[in-house]
Amino acid sequence: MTRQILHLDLDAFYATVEMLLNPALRGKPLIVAMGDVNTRGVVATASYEARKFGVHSAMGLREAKRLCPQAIIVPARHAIYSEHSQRVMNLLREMTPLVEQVSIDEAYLEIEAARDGVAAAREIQHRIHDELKLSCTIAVASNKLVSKIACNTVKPRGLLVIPHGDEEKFLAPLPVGKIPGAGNVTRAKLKAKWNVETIADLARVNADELRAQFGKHGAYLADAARGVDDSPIVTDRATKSISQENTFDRDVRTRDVLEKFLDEMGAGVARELANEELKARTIVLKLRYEDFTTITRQVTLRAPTADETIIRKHARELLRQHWDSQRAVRLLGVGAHNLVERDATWQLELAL
Ligand code: DCP
Ligand code: MG
Repeated sequence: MTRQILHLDLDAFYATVEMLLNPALRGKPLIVAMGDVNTRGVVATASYEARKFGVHSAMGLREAKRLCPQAIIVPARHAIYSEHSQRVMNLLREMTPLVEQVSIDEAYLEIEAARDGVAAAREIQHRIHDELKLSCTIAVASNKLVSKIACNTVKPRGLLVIPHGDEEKFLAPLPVGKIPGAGNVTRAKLKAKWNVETIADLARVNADELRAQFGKHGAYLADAARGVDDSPIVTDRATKSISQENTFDRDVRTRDVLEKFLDEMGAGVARELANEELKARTIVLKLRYEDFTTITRQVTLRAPTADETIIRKHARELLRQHWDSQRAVRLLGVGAHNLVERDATWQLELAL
């Protein structure tokens, strides 16, 4: 049976929220900066007006200012963006329970066969515009891969439908880098070995040869080139994670200070787990160094936990193993991933 998968991505999300809160910014080249708004910051996102000048996410602010000196620069306000993100996700869940949130501003939805997927996409766009004053782009296709690639081709405020049967034809002319997972290394190999530039070029390469070259990833690429993807929608309950993080006013070099913050955040995560009646199988440490390089390191536990002491212990252990103490830390975070229902695990443990 043909599925109806929607991929939705909000347009210039942080910038649009800033414009919503301050209408004087509307229609202007706007840059939302992460970190410092002056020297060492980077562009989190830019309004489409600023993108015309070549400004884009992850660019250094210095470069962005050079390209677009008239841009207004505001500091990122993450808590506010999460709040708006949650409103969007809640609206989506009113449309269908089959919602998979993939980032702060991006989600897949599946619309059951009995309903009209395209009409649902239109309704979502209207509701997001009218009720939440945000704008989004949506693509409708028979699978996640094609809907995701399609969505990026019609931003902003786009709606694109790829009927089942047209997947391969739609993908054919696009550069192979549009396939998620076809990064620099893969692309260079594809180019060197088979002179692959477009997805059509990739589709002409024998699937067995791709598998021989790239293993499992090769099999994925062969399918992707033909617009084939069976991956299911994974709803939020399964992927949910709980985390806390802290950006320091001044970069931190002292273990004691980091451990104090870790303990506090670990306790916070434990509290949230308890509130939501969840336990975590995986504890994650996130570290961002002064130069913005960010690492996450995790440990998976034998038994799921919501215990503050256990979470703190593992967070400290991860810090001990992975922090390069020569480097100052600007952000520290603790996360609980791989969550399970507390009661379900009790039942499981009792049954064992
Ligand atoms: N973001 C970030 N740093 C990045 C990329 C994104 O902080 N390197 C943040 C800012 C974005 C938000 O995540 O507003 C969503 O990311 P998108 O890639 O969807 O970018 P936008 O929504 O800003 O623009 P669009 O989706 O219209 O291209
Ligand atoms: Mg977006």
